Amino acid sequence: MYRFWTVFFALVPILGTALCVYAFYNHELLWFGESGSWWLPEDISTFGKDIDRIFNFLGWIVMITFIACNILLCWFMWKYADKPGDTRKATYSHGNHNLEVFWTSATAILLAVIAMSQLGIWMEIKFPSSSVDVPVFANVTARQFEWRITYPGPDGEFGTIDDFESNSDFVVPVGRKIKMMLRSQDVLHSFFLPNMRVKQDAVPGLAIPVWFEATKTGQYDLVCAELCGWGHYKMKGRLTVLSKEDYDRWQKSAIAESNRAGSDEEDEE
Ligand SMILES: [Cu+2]
Repeated sequence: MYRFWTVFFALVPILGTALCVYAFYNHELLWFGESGSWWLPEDISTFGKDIDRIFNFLGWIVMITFIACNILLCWFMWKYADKPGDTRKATYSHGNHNLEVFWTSATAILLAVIAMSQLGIWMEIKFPSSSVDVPVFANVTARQFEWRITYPGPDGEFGTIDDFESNSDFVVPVGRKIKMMLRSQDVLHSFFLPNMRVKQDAVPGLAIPVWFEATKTGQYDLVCAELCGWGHYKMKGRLTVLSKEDYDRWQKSAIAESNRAGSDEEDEE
């Protein structure tokens, strides 16, 4: 009976480990980043696989560490349980120098490996110097609590008469490298396209280049991933990925629409 509490408290790490293994095994994370993962939304980005590979790699490290800690925990609970008739006294220790050295350097090495393994893809996606060499497709400006998206229009230049805007609905063509400049008008926001594996802070005073390429048409989420004020929850926009033909059609109608809105305003004045 004296093992009762050992077994009782060991249930927590045992169940935790079982759940962890189930989550990994059952959702194909064992296969390093094929689609069908339970944890991640559908990947429609050209660099999505690389991002997911890092995510899964980190998941593996966490899982192995978690399980190892739980096994140790259970073992200690078993080994040091109070036995009937046991007269041993508790002893106090200041730790073990060798062990300290071991797990400090093991963690350091692990962190270095993680840092190195993501350098390549980080450089490809985030470095302004390696940003894609295409004209800016749109200016995206965050503000409390919406996304203002300005397109340069057919002439490809901003600040001209054919510019047009859309509000919280970012429309892009599929299969084309999209480069945008991200700004904020007021506070910190975070531009987040989960399906595109893109997340970038919008910082007041900075224009930050962001690029991505969609591999599939459809409608996806555009959300703000930075608590930016009371209305943060409604800063939910949309990413609409269209085929090339549909995009051209949409662009024509959006320009016509904004011309109409413009002339209405003039009429009112
Ligand atoms: Cu926001």
